[in-house]
Amino acid sequence: MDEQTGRVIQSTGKWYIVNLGDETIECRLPGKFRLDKRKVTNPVAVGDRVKIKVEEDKRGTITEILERENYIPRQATRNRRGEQILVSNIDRAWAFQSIKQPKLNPGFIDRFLVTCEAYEVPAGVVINKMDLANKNASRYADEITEMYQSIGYPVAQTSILDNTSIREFAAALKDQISVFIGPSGVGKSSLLNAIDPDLNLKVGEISSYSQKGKHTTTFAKLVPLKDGGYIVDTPGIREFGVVNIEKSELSLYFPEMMEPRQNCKFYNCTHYHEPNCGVVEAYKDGLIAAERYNSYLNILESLEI
Ligand SMILES: Nc1nc2c(ncn2[C@@H]2O[C@H](COP(=O)(O)OP(=O)(O)O)[C@@H](O)[C@H]2O)c(=O)[nH]1
Ligand SMILES: [Mg+2]
Ligand SMILES: [Zn+2]
Repeated sequence: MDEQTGRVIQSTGKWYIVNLGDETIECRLPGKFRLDKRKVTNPVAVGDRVKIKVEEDKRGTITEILERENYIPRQATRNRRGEQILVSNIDRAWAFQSIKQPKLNPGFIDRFLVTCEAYEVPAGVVINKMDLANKNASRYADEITEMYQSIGYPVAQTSILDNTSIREFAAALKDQISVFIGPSGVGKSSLLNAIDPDLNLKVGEISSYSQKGKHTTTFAKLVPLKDGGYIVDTPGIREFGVVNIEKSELSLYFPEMMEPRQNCKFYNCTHYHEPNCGVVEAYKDGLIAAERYNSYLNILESLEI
């Protein structure tokens, strides 16, 4: 009995590539898993921790799928039954922005953070191209940094050009499964190359990371980093920015509203027009940042029910 535990880093449809630490092995999935009445439509996802049995042909058979910490759905829908898993067991998803070229978009960050909270994926924020920031932009970046840090999100201000905080950021990725989500041109590929030159990613190109509106059947992949850990590479990842939840649920995904909402008069308060609202009070008292409360209202308005 040669049973081992590893992580699925890629799926070809037929085979699952499992990393066992010092080697990778092609594994098959017995039919019983496919028949399993699981909520999700793909029984094994990239990112899953699995037990495998090594066979005589040096390939493996998956015998058990360990419980998932979290996952990113292929599409964030209200109907969570039958949801497909894009990738599981994410240690941190980073909202990737640049201070300029393209301009920083706080609305994107807040939407992204809400989706991460809804799916229990730890999140963080990267502000790249800090070398382009003048005094005002630099102060603005500091304010944003302070604001997100104060509600529990790590923030990195980076520059590939003058090497700002690259080492520190690399340390944050070490031994973690990380996802970068952000628009094209903010420097995602450049930063990854700075951390691990062997990745040799193309810069200034629309990559599989950020291809808009194009549905491909390519499977998700975990790309190993030289100092340990993985970066998730998948075309479908952009859709993670789409959040589809109920209005009365939204404030659950703003960590700074957690406590104040306990003081609301109505249990289904949307913290907008209702009297005796703990969240509005906290906002008026300066305990919730105006930018965040504005984002809350914008997202609230965009939700259907
Ligand atoms: N000034 C400046 N330019 C950067 C920085 N990082 C990336 N770039 C440039 O931004 C452009 C887009 O970079 P890329 O890594 O392809 O962005 P991606 O689309 O997010 O992967 C390229 O021309 C890079 O040289 C940075 O820190 N500072
Ligand atoms: Mg790129
Ligand atoms: Zn309220």
